[in-house]
Amino acid sequence: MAKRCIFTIEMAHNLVLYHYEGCGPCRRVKDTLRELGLEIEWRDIHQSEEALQELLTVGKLQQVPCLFIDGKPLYESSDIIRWLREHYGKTATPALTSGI
Ligand SMILES: N[C@@H](CCC(=O)N[C@@H](CS)C(=O)NCC(=O)O)C(=O)O
Repeated sequence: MAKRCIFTIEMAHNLVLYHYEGCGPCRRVKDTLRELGLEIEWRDIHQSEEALQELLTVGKLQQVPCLFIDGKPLYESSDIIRWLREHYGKTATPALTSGI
């Protein structure tokens, strides 16, 4: 009997995306998250004053998208997408996946 192997993504990082609706670069990042099957927290800075203050306090810039990686801000959609693909894409290190 063939052995079945199912893989799930284990999040090796605490990821939070700061964004707002209608922001094109944010959409690109969100599309990448969906493509990679990553369910992370999104915080809308237009819907939440608290989220905006977090972004300004930690990131220093009022610009979205911004991905907090273990509490550290990463700006620029292309840099965020590159980072996500490197760490959670198909060619990412097998240490990020585990069989169940
Ligand atoms: N080059 C940046 C552009 C980011 C950008 O222009 N973000 C806009 C929203 S789409 C922004 O944060 N503007 C400041 C604001 O709306 O307060 C990227 O690709 O991430």
